[in-house]
Amino acid sequence: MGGPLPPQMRLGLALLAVTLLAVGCAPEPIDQWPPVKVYSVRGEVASLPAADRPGDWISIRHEAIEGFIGITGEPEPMDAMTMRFSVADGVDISSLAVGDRIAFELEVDWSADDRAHVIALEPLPPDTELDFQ
Ligand SMILES: [Cu+2]
Repeated sequence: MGGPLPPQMRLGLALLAVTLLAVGCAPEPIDQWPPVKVYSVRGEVASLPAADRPGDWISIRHEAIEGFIGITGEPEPMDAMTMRFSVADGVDISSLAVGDRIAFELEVDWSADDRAHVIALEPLPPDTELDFQ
């Protein structure tokens, strides 16, 4: 009774104290919010820039995105819908046609003006079944 605490216990208490201090006092680190997330999505090309007016965008009818994170950082599953996205440098959309099925990586950065853009894209077989429920 009243003897010195075993070293493991002292370490444990020290860690607990540090943790409580961190939780209680530290502001949320600014670089952890808003989240930047990349989603793997499938869809069908809905429209493309006209040949005489090329642009870095693509409109895609996409499947639901189950794990989507909204601007608040909370899960906000996105239903299937048609959306227009910008296309990152280096992603070639020149060989795509309306109706093509594609798999793409969608990067969402809530802190950017251009919040959602396609950073990678690959064609799927034409008979790929997509679910737009
Ligand atoms: Cu959408």
